[in-house]
Amino acid sequence: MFIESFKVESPNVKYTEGEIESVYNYETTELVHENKNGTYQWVVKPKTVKYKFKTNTHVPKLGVMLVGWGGNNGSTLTGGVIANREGISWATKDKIQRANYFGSLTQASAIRVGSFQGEEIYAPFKSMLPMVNPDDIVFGGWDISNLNLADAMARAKVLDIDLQKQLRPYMESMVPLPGIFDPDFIAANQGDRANNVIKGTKKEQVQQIIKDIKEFKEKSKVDKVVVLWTANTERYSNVVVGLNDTVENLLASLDRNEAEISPSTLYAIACVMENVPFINGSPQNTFVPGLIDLAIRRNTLIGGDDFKSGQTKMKSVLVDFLVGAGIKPTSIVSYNHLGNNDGMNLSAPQTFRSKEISKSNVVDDMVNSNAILYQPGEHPDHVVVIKYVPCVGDSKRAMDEYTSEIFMGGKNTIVLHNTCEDSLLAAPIILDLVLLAELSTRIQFKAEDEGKFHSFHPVAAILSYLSKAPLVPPGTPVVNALSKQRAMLENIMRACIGLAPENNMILEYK
Ligand code: NAI
Ligand code: DG6
Repeated sequence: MFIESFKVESPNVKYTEGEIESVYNYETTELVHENKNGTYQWVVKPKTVKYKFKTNTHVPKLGVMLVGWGGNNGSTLTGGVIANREGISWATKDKIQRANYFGSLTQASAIRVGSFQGEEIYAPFKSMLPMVNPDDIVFGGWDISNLNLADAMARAKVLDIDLQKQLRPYMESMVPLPGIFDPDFIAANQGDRANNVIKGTKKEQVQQIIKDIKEFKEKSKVDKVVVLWTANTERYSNVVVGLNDTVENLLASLDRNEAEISPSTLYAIACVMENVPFINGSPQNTFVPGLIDLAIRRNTLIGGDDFKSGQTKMKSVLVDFLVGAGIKPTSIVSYNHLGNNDGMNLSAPQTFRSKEISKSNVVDDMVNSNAILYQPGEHPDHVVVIKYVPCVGDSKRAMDEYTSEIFMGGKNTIVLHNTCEDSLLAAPIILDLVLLAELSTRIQFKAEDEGKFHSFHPVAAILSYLSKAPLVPPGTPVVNALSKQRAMLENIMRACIGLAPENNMILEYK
């Protein structure tokens, strides 16, 4: 059975006028390596830590500024949200299609809340805590191309034509602000697009972005802004001592107009200075060490990197399944071809390299979890290929071959072929990223031995489910396995309403 909403009644939770307060017993373990008469032994001691959570229930009016607003993802997301808000339906060759938020964890997935008279009861994921309704988001942003959003949507060739016709009147007046363009960081083939750029030194460009954010906030009368990079993949910037390794060095480099500060890092500096959350949906190392430290110092949320949309999402499910089943993947070969502007930009070796890195490190945690299968340092062969094939447009083809070693030296080969509009996968993920980033800034918590409530660490590991290469606070383990990432998010939200983590034991039926 599916219920739309619910309220928790428990001594551990209190719903007040502006807050939900909860007490949550975090059941964890403490590991000790003991020397017993010359023999070392691991001892696991169960441990309970009492936490208190406070969630501000005032849902703000949210503004979302996209860097790369006029790209395929930016225009598809904007059109999709307007279509939902306006209740638009359109004719496809199969049927009358209604707008929806399929593919969004927050808007279209469910959680199990319990059993009622022998039936499992599910509720929307978003019903756990008060969240911004995506229909109410005000969009804005920057693009180095000056096309208005209606023309950008037409250029993207993603949405059905009958839908585009209905959306055009809403999107024609949406024009991206000029963006920061540096041809050194993206493919040379993007130069023709760059007719809408901010002039001046890097410091002046940062100041312009700050001004843009302030003006957008004022004009659109939003309470909060989140900025998200969905612009071209950049090449990696060099991390150099004295250049970008500390806050002081990064800011001094900005003053000196150092060439090696990328546009994405400039937008991020502006956001952190303004205490505006900044999320990176592309693979490059926007978050150089000096910037991470700046975000920590200013307690401003940063999150990323690189949307986890299709092939990688499958990989982080499949490899988790294989390794979890005691099967040993020995090679993973991932091939992609796509014909959109992202594909064209990735046809340059330096930008491809950024994507190759982020697509390649996604099974490490699963491989490292099982030393029965893998010797120390052993890893499956993992190869990633991306080719630009204009003909297929946004409809990306992803082909994967997984070879694994099974019982008694046998071989198991799994081949997947996925065809899908890339931007229709990415748009709902962008939505989840901004909604969850906003929500996480309204949650405060403290452990029993902490005096004061505090927010989550500014490096938002809570967004891992949505990222190919999750950015985590220094010294924190990276989790790539999709089911663990989802459980982390769901269980933290459950803790905020005093519910235990979903343990799937279903003891009441055993
Ligand atoms: P796109 O090429 O259609 O859009 C990018 C837009 O950014 C373009 O309109 C371009 O003019 C603009 N742009 C480039 N540099 C800029 C700058 N410095 N400031 C402002 N605007 C700038 O690409 P698409 O398909 O929308 O993808 C966007 C990004 O998302 C890419 O980096 C892609 O790799 C990444 N991504 C996409 C996924 C997907 O499934 N679609 C999944 C994971 C990541
Ligand atoms: C080539 O694969 C183009 C990329 O931008 C990807 O489409 C994008 O990163 C999505 O990758 P994945 O692995 O999450 O499907």
